[in-house]
Amino acid sequence: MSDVKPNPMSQEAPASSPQGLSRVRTVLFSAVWALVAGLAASLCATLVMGLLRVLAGIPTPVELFGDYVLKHINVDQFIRLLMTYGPNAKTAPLGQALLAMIGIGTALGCLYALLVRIKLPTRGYRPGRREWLVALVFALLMTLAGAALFWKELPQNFHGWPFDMARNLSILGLLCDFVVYGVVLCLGYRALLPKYAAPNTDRVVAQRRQLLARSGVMALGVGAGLGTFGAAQRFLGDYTAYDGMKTAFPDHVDYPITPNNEHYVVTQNPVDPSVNINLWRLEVGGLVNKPGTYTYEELQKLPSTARAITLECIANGPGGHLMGNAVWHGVPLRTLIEQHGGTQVGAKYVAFYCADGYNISLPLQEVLEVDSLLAWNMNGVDLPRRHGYPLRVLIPGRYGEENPKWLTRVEFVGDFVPGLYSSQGWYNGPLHTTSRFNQPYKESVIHAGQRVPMVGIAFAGNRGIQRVEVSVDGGTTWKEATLDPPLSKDSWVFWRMNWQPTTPGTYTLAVRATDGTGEVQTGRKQGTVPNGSTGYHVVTATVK
Ligand SMILES: Nc1nc2c(c(=O)[nH]1)N[C@H]1C(S)=C(S)[C@@H](COP(=O)(O)O)O[C@H]1N2
Ligand SMILES: [Mo]
Repeated sequence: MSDVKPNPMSQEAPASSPQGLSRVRTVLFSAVWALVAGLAASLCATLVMGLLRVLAGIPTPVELFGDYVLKHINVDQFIRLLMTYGPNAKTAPLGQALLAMIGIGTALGCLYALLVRIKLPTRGYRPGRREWLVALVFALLMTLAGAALFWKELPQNFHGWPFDMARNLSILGLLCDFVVYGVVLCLGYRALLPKYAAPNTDRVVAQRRQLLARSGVMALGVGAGLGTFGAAQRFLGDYTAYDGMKTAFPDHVDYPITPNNEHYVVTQNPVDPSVNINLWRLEVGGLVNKPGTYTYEELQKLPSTARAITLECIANGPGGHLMGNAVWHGVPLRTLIEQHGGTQVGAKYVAFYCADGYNISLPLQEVLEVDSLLAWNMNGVDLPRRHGYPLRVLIPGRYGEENPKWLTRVEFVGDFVPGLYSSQGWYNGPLHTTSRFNQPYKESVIHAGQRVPMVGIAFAGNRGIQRVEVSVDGGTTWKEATLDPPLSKDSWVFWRMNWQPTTPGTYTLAVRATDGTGEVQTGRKQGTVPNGSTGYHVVTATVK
C-alpha cells in the first residue's frame, strides 16, 4: 500500500480507504467475478425455462433451437444426426445445446462487465443506473434475437394454447428467461465484486458481509442448477421413449384393426404435448368465408363419420411394421369447410398447425378428394395422447408425416407452407404401394408335403388394392392370392394363399400388390431416404 494522499473529491477513493486496484488486477477480478455471475445468471434462467415448460407448456429455447435446426438441415444430415447420437438422438443434442447456452450466458458476463466499467474496489451492493440499463438491454436484445430467429417455431404450446396465444406466450417466456438472467447478472456481479470498507464500519463486519454475498450468489447458482436438474428430470419422466415403436406383431399375426396400445408411434418431440382441453381450441382461418374457433365440446357436435384408415410411416421398409390400422372418428374436412361458408378464391393449399410446432400443407383439391378426416376418436376411445389428443388429421394416400397430430389450426392459403420434413427434402407425394408376408415368417422350415397357409397384408393408401400375387420361385412366376374384403377404401387388405411344397429345397418367396388403378407394385429396390422405400418383401423358406 502506498501512502498517496487520497483526493477528497474522488468517489472511488475516499480518505478512509486504500487506493484502487491496479489495472491488471481490476481486469482479472472483473473477469472472474463476471464469469461467476454469468454462470449463476444462466443457471437461474435455465431453471425458469424448465419451470415455464413444465408448468405452462412454453417451449424452452433449447427446443425452439432444435426445431429450428431440424428444419434447416437436409435429409442426409438428419440421418447422420440420428446415427451419431443413436438411442439418445433427441436428449444428447438438446443437452449439448443447453450446455452451450449456459456457456454463452457465462461468457456474456464478461461483455457485461466490460460495458458497466466498474472501478475496483467498488462501493456498496446496490447496482447503479448504468448496470441496470446494460442488464435490461441485454435481456431485451436476447429476447428480440430469440423471437426473430425462432419466429416460425414460436407458435407452439405443449398445453395446447392456440396459435397466436402460443406465440405470445413463447415470447413472454423468452422475456422471463432473459430478464431473470439480466437481474441475476446485475445483482450478482455487484455482490461478488471486492469493495471498500464503508466509512464507520468495522473491517471484520465488512469482510463477513462480502463473504456472505459471494456465498449467496454461488448458492443461488448451485440451487438453480439443482432445480434445473429436478425440472429436467420431471420433464424427461415423460420422455417419448416410445418414438419409433413398431406395431406389435405377436405370434406373427396382424389384426385387421390394430389395438391402440399396439399401434406404431412416431414423434418429433422429446416430450409430447399434454393438452389441457380447457385451453385448447381448433381455429379455422385464412382464405375461408367465415373463420371460426371451436372448443373441444363444440367440435364434437359437428356432423361426423368414422372409417378405417391405415397409417404408414415413410421410414417403413419392405416387410416393416411402422404401419397400423385404426377406425378413426371425426369431422370430414369437407364438412368443416361447409360450416365456414366455403373457401375463397385463391385457397389452393390447406396448412395444418400443431401444438408441438409441427406443421404441414397439402393441395386443398387433393385433400378434399381423398375425404380427409379431423379425428378425435381412435377405435372407439378419445385419441390417446401419443396419437395426437385431442385432434389429429388423417390424409388417406399420404405417408404418416402428413397426418398431423395435436392439431390446433387449419388455415387455407395460396401457397405451399413448408414444414419439418418437406424442408429437409423428404418425399411428400402419394405413398408407394406395399405388401408383406405375415406368415411364413422370415426363415421358416417346412416339411415337404405340408400345407402352409400364407397370409399377409397389402396397402396402397386411398388407391385400394385390386390384386395380390405371390411367387415361390424368387419372382419368376406369380400366383394370385385371395383377398379379404377391406374394412374401408383407405384400409390395408389381408391376402391369403395355401402353399403345399413337395420338393425339398430352399425357396425364395415374394409378394407384390396391384393398386386400385391397376398399377403393379414395383420390384425396384429403393431405400427409405428420402423418397420412401420400394421393392418386394422377400422371405426364405426351407423345405425338408
Ligand atoms: N404434430 C405432429 N404430428 C405428427 C408427427 C409429429 O412429430 N408431430 N409425426 C408424424 C409422423 S412422421 C408419423 S409417421 C405419424 C405417426 O402417427 P402415429 O404416431 O399416430 O402412428 O404422425 C405424424 N404426425
Ligand atoms: Mo413418419
